[in-house]
Amino acid sequence: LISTEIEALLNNQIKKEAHSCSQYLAMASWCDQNGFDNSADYFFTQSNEERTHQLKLFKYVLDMGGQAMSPDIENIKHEFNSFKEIFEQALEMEIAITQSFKKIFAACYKEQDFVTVEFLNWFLKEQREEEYKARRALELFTIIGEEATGLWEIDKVIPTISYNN
Ligand code: OFO
Repeated sequence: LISTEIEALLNNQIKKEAHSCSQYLAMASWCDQNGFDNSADYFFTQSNEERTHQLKLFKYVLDMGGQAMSPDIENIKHEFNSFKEIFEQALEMEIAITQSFKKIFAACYKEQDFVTVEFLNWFLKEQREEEYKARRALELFTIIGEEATGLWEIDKVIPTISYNN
């Protein structure tokens, strides 16, 4: 069983994962419309991953006797000033998600909910990967450069970013 406080925090996280899922979809749309087809595929994959995160949390709340809430999704950004801005926002989003998980962990430790801690550990590792990928994508803008065919090169390399630790 989970407490009502943990249930509320997890439902809030479900909402955030659903937001990330939709936001990545909007990023995929922008990339596709602007000719960055490989990055569009990358964001479709990211979006699918966020959906699985949402469902993982959703099912956990139900398994633990709680009420999982299907969230309304607001504040999706559809317009971006540049290709690079998308990755800056992706990194910001992932850092905010990590922070949000830290708050849930703090609440779990306070009430000694080690069952939820054990469940949530998977997400911390996932966040390490997600932050790494977003940071790596931004590094490509510096290493490859945006001049001449730079953006085209960056778009080619984005889907090859992987994290093995
Ligand atoms: Fe990328 O955020 Fe989910 O967990």
